[in-house]
Amino acid sequence: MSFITPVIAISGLWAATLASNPAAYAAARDYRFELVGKPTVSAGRNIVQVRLVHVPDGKPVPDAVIFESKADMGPSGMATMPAPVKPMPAKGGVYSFEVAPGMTGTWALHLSAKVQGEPETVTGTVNADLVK
Ligand SMILES: [Cu+2]
Repeated sequence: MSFITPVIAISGLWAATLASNPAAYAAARDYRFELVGKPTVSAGRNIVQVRLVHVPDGKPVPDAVIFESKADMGPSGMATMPAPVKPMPAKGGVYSFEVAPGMTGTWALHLSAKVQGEPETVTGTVNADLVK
């Protein structure tokens, strides 16, 4: 039986490391972008609202810096069709984007963000039904 002892010792050490230092396993995958309501449309401009949530406690993240936002029609089988995206001011943990789609249908909004205290870049995609 002694041959399994090293495995137990290593896994025990690993568990102790995680328990004593939560940051060791906090990661970009702890965050999720969620669509807020239905996009609003006015003169071909769609406003898409997105919330960034810290998944382990379900809390919104109000102070993220979203440094990249791109839209494509991947969910409708047209991944190479882009649309202009303009970030709008964030408010109360809700991040807004103005999208001008060339076609009505389901679009993907791809976001990259920096979150305070999180060294990894947080990325995510929300799908939204947009109207030309
Ligand atoms: Cu299209």
